[in-house]
Amino acid sequence: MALKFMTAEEAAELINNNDNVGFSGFTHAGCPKVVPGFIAKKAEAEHAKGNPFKINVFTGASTGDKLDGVLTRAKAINFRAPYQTNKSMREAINNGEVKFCDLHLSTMAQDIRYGYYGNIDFAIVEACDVTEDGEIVPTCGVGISPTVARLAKKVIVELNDWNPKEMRGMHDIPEPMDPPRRKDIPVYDVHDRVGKNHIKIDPTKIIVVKTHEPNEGSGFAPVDDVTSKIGANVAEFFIKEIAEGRMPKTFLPVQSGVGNIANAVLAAMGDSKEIPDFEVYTEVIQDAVIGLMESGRVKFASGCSLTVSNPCIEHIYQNLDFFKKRIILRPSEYSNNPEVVRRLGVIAINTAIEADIYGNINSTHVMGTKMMNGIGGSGDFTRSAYVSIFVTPSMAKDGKISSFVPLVAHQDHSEHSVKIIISEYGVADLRGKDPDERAQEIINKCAHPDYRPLLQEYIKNAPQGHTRFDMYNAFAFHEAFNETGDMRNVKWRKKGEA
Ligand code: 0RQ
Repeated sequence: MALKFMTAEEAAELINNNDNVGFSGFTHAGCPKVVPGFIAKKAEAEHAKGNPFKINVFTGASTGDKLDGVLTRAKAINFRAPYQTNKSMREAINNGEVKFCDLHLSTMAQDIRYGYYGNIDFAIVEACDVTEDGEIVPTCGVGISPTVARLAKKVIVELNDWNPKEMRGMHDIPEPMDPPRRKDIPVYDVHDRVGKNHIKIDPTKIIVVKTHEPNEGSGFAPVDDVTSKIGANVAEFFIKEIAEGRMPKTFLPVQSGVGNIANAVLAAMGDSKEIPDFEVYTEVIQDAVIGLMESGRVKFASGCSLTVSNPCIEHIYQNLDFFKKRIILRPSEYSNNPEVVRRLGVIAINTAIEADIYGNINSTHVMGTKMMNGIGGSGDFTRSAYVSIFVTPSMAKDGKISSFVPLVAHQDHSEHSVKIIISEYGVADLRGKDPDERAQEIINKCAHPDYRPLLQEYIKNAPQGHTRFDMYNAFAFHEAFNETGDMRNVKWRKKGEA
């Protein structure tokens, strides 16, 4: 059957106010880049006529500016899930313009299948190939594409020939059965394949829009003194774990989070000659993994996306034969699946915005209110990991903010799931420790020396219990920052004082 072709503008015209739209990709990688811009134009035209026009946007993770950015600035989004990293979107979420639902990324596709958000009207997916019998080959990010493409009434395929068709074979695309008859996910090894190399749907639903759009990969901040010390501390921790027999000598698959710090940690692990060559079972494969793959330090990587800079993706495309043997891209409910993470014994390394002295982690909300990005996949991995690690610089904003506080102002990961915290000062090992011991470990090993006496003062004044908790001062650091611009100006309040 011949496929139906349209221009991006014609395809965008099909989208209606209040539609549920599922998009491909995971981070900027693999997202549609042209049709969203025309949906934004349609929204602006409708708004100018006084008509309402907003859609509900479902994705695998964050997206590029050509999706979240343009749609937000056109005021074309009503609801957004499960993750974002876009400046305009962040502002719109924090000023209440966009309703944002922060979710564990592994649950997005199944929550859609379970019917939590209603029907999916359209899927808009980027592909490097599409066939007349309905095979869609994604580009460098998969996310929730298999689910939204299958469920949507219509599927707009952005056939983007900036990405080579020869990518076919890099993906592994299964979709699980749903409860109550769900079977195990037979990924017993990082490189096991359990699905097809494409998404297969009814071809009569497909509308193809041809494009030629480069990726939106901007690269990472260079490693600095603080991030390189964090990286070195992570590497030293692993060397000790192997030497003392708590980790197999062959090592374990690694997940590392998103952002500058995660990229620097991986680079440091690769540099350490005492850590064996390793495999990666993660969600975002960043630039550092690609370099380590070429030097032989990373043997194989399974992920949901190639979240790499443009020079890096171009390099991968020029050397596809090499990388196709070493990389699998899976849907997010497989790349981030807690069942698989626990089975493989994945080491989870994620970044915190702040941690409290008991090991609770805030990954998302600055000062407890402003959404930064979202929990992303950090919870999918942390809770089920062989060992869960959080890394953070000891301070933010030139020392005005301590990353270690009496109580996190928002909680994403509880003390029960967090085993190790690492800053540029050292490694806090929370395993087998009670709350008092954990507090001393975190303050003495990880907090910045400027803040250590203040944190000790908090503990001294907090009433004894299983966990010392002073409800009058638990947020005194945050209060000091909000009122004076520096947490070091903390003032302790006594019971009964305003
Ligand atoms: O602000 O950009 O204005 O300078 O937060 O911080 O230190 O550059 O670190 O880029 O690694 O991001 C937690 C946000 C860290 C990220 C977070 C400010 C700081 C800076 C960025 P500026 P850095 P990174 C896998 C797993 C949750 C999702 C996750 C994240 C900016 O790693 O979103 O783990 N994680 N996903 O100044 C105020 C504090 C602060 C602070 C840092 N305590 N208070 N601002 N900042 N600490 C990926 C996926 O799920 C796809």
